[in-house]
Amino acid sequence: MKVMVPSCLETYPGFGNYRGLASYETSFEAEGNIRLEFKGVSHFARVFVDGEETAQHYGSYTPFDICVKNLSPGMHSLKVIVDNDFRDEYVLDFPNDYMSYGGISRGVALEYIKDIYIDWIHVTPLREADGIWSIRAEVACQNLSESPLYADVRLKFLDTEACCQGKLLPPGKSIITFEDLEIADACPWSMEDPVLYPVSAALLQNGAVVDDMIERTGLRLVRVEGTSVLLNNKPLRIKGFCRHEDHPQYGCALPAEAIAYDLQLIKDLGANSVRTSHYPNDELFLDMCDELGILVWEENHARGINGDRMKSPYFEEQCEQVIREMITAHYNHPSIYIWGILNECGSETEYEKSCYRRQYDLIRHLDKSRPCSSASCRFGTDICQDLPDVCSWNIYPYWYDDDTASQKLQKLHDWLNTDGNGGGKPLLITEVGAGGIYGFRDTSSDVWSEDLQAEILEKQLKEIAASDDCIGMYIWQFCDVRVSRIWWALRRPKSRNNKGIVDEYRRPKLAYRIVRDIFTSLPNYREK
Ligand code: ADA
Repeated sequence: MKVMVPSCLETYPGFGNYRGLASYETSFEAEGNIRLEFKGVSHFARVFVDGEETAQHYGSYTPFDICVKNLSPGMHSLKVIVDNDFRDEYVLDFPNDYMSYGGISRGVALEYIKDIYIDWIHVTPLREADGIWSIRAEVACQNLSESPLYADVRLKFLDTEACCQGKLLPPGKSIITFEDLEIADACPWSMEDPVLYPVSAALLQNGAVVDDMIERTGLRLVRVEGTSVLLNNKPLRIKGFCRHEDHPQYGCALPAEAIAYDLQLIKDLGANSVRTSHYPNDELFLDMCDELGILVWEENHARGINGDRMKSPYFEEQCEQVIREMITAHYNHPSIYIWGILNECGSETEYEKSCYRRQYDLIRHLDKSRPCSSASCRFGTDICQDLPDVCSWNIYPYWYDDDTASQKLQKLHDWLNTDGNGGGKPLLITEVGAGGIYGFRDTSSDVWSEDLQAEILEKQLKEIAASDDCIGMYIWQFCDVRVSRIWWALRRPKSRNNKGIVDEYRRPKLAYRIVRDIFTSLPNYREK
């Protein structure tokens, strides 16, 4: 079968519920050294160049790359065997409340490289005073040869240029750091004015450029102060949506136009943030959020993993890999204001707590410029609330819970400030919502009607917005999504999670107007 990539296996005729192996084959022209970057292959990939296996990678939602040296001039074959099955060793993938699609679901890039090349640039805005920004820039270089090589490493951001001359690059990876570079005449990135700048790096040998890279970033500061999260010193109010990468026609491989359409609707709804539940998203999405001034909670890949599964010998290693790949790839996106981990995973035993601690430590080691958090639902029994920078809770008043939203918030606040050990920090509602099946209108507002969904959303959002204890909310969820075939069948009519404000084809439900009225009436910032 001839297919386009990126795409999902489940969207090919006859493959709607396929689980297992698939082989993708193509050819390319090259000579010398190449680098292939796969932006996302679900769940497991084996890569073969000219019949030789060059890489294996597990993890659907983060990029990986391979380098192949000394290719002879001419055509070469590329084969990728993917596996979207559920296996014990794929600990992050199992039947779940979303569809785990398979295939080469994100883009693939081919680069011609020399023996040394630039792997990535990371820019960290440090501070701003009198209109002058200070940044730190790191440039990661790779030396593919077996001997040390010398190169000049140049960096340019607006009118600021820096150069590290005659740098010794041993075989493998080296990171060159430019501390405290001053950038004059730069505007901050904000939701209202999302200004972006290119930053470029070049590697030179004997005065000639052997590789370069152009990245894009924005200058803004994120910081937690007391019970607020500050963006450029202003306390944020989050009005957001949780969003799965899911579409009836494209699976999780949404083309740029479909992503852009989602973001237009999200803007129209008056939202200012998206939570990438429950995995890192395609860089196309993040690029658009950067451009539109939409804040992003980006999270690693883990939904509802219970304590037993967390004890799998693969669990920590696979979570750590996702975190590393996510932060390395997405570091420069100014829209990302927080990293999330382990949505509704086990958080009630000392062992489970040690997993959170290790993951937060890793995030803080990789990125000191953003806070981190985890969305919990284990009210009263979660013992991890002393660890995150922001306490984040998924609540479903009027739907799964008997409490009103105000009652639930009060209970959460009181518990966090006592036995919950999460007092004095920002409190964020990371999920709130109710189900409604598109087209089911009902004068008696029965369960699954759009009418009941709209009534519940109105109460939830108004009560949460009225609370001073909380910095905002994410609605679960933007659009209806497909769930795994055997997941909680009786509570997932149509095999969909029907809590979308639009259905899977992005048709607005009754709740759309209500959400828009409430979100547009709330400013982007809270009083200090
Ligand atoms: C949880 C979970 C979501 C979704 C939601 C629901 O809070 O984080 O992935 O399953 O509940 O619809 O019940």
